[in-house]
Amino acid sequence: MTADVSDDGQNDLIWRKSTGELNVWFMNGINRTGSARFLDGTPIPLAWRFVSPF
Ligand SMILES: [Ca+2]
Repeated sequence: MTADVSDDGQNDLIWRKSTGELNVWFMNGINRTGSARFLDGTPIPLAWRFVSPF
């Protein structure tokens, strides 16, 4: 999924592993400018769903 996590007007890519861990790639167009893990890589229960974009 995509969302503008960094609020810079460019959509970022959010990855979720089957374990529930989330990572985000900060994107500038098609270029990855950085990455980060949510909650230091702590798995989020798979039952969780985004209910609104950032
Ligand atoms: Ca962004």
